[in-house]
Amino acid sequence: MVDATHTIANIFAGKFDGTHLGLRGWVQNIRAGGGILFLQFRDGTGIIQCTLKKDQMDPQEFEHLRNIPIESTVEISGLVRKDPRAPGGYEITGDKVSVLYQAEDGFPIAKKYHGPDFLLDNRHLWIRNPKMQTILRLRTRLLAEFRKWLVDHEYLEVQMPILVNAAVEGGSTLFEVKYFDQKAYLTQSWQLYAEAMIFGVGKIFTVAPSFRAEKSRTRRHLTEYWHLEVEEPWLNLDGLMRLEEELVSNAVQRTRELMPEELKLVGRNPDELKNVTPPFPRITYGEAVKLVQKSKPDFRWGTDLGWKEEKVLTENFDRPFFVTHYPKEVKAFYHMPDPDNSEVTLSADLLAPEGYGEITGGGQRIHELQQLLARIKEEGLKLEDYNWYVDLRRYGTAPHSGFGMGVERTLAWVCKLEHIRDAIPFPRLINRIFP
Ligand code: NSS
Repeated sequence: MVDATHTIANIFAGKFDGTHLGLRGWVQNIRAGGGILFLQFRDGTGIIQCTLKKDQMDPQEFEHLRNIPIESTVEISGLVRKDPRAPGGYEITGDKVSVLYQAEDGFPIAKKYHGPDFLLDNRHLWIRNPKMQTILRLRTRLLAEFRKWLVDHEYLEVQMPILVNAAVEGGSTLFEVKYFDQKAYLTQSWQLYAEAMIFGVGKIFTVAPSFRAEKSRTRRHLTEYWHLEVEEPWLNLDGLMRLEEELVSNAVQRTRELMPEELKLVGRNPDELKNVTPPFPRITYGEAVKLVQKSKPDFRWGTDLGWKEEKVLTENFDRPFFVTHYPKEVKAFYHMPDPDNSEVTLSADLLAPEGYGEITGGGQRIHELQQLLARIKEEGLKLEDYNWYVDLRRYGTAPHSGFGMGVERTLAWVCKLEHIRDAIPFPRLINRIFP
């Protein structure tokens, strides 16, 4: 039986230098050179090279292995050796390989260029690719750091319903589902429920799936994405931005310090993340419009910033930055109008640099009954859908704010990915719900 502590990750951590051990896993690749086999071996914690010499093992076994299909399941045993030239700094000199489950020939993903559609069709196999595995490890780290920071700062983790009866972020991106003899929707955000919770338990967060029937086919839209959301009583817009910049910079710095090699492997130079530190610059929507107009003179005040406009804006900053005070027209009904200028709202989106754009959206909520009723009416929403939400302004209301962060968008920026689809194992896109 293989010892459970015998993993490639532990070998790379220096725990088994000079140890003879056994490992179970999969043949990532195999290459023969004279009397030597170079076996790229994967165990789920990493990939290591195992060299096998014909004259140091059963010659028949050696011949059999030479032709073993990749992705066969094997158990290897050998001696762990330090080798500074090897990725990870270690290699194994193998003396025995038992084939546990031989794979079929013709693994669909060959060592050649495959187009994105082919790789998406074969996603169930492509996720074994080293870059894909590393992105998932970085995703784990980022999420763990977000959670840790929030729990350490006494935020309660709370889950809210996914099946809901009304829109949070406007009707156009709702997915409708049949709920017995009623209509229901997949939620776009936990926000309305979160606002109900904070008057009972104080500040809270969640990490949950959100759904958007986005017609846009871009590098930053999924139809199902993971949403890290925070809601807090007694917090104003300024406090919200300070919370976001602390949370984001802490997670990015921890990831940079703990996983530099992984970042390099996925194509991100960790040094480029060094300046992700507070304070993040803040510009108003009005200032943003002026910056956009320098290259797009036709862009009009009152239009939402799309990815093209955000890309232009990101060229002015070397770290994430906030765009604040968006016009009422481009934000959902719950946003608090600015008391100094009721045309704009106390809202803030956080935009990542290098062309990535929006990674969070949020702001201060309307907490007064009459103001909320007026906005619901103005937006033409059905009051009966929001009665319970309006009740929160009748009983024990208080100023409060919150935001939502797209986990995949944030990860795509941190890992410098070309497309959001690689920030999640099985992406759901406008034209894809398989595999
Ligand atoms: O629509 S948001 O801007 N805001 C909300 O949903 C608020 N109700 C959140 C809150 O205050 N609790 O979405 C928040 C973030 C946005 O900044 C993106 O990073 C991400 O959610 N998002 C997406 N990620 C991937 N794909 C799609 N389609 C998507 N839509 C939003």
